[in-house]
Amino acid sequence: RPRVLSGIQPTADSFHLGNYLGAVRQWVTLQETHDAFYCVVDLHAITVPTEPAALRRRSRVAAAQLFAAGLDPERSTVFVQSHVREHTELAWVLICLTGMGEAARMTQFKDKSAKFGESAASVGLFTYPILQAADILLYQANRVPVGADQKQHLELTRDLGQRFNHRFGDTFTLPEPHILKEVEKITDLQDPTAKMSKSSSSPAGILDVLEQPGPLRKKVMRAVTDTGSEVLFDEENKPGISNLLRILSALTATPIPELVARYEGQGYGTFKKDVAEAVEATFSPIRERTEKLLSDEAELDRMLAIGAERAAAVAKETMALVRERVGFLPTL
Ligand code: AQP
Repeated sequence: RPRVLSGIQPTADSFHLGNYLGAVRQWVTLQETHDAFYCVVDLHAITVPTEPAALRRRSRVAAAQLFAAGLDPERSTVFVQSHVREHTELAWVLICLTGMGEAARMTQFKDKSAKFGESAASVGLFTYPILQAADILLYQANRVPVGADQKQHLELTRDLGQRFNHRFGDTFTLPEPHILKEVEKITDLQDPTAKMSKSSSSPAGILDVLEQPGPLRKKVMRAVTDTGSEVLFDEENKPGISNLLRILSALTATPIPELVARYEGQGYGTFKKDVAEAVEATFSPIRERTEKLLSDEAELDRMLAIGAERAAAVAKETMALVRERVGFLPTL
């Protein structure tokens, strides 16, 4: 079976619709056909200032949400990144293979550091994509299901893997991104040209998986649209309506042209109500299962320990090869 790996940051108290449609839903599908590894990337989360109690809580919430969304611990290896020490070890080796200019081209660093001012941003935030390359290469992943914002990081991963292979001998599998065009960028409900984001969307622009039905409905009903009244897919002139069409299409498995025909002459109100219902219908069972999983922390931690053990077995094998290839002396 080909191998798949992906990760999600525990940087908020819930995932949002963009994370779900752009990434997590694919993870669930891919576990049927792939040897699947999915991690809660807490090492990535600390690249920006993070409060320890919040990190602990969010890491458990993230893991619970992944199981609640449909990841089966029998079929998928679900683990917490910091439990497998090889991630940081391989990251160091790859950092030493990365050019300063190459790292400086990463647009996510530019976007995220803009918030602090570039000189106040941590070196960790700068090297974030290299740690991500280590996450992927460590597992010899063939495919990486992500949203469009991760395309550039995936290219860097391939470049670094290739560079290592060229310099030290064939070691790493070069991964392909797995990006679904239809849901690669779910946008902010209040700013429909910007990506919906855990850290940069305002609460009104973001639909959290763990949110209660009432607030969810309100946010959809208040989503920014345009002065027209026709439900049409037109990214340029109707980015808000186009985003809602993409969401409804993905959640109900209905092609966009069919939705456009269905809402012809009906105005935005009915359409938005149906979007809100589809979101609620998807999120409610996930929210309920997440709450149940979180009510037994010991069991959740046990599930994550099993995941870490399975992940570490693969990671150790790759790292042994890397150490030998790089020229580190064996430990006796
Ligand atoms: N709006 C989005 N549309 C489609 N996919 C998205 N993803 C994120 N936002 C959207 C995908 O979700 C996965 C996990 O994301 P992450 O936790 O690594 O963080 P991110 O990409 O940086 O997303 P956020 O929400 O903006 O989080 P913060 O604010 O913590 O950085 C990834 O596969 C991503 O592509």
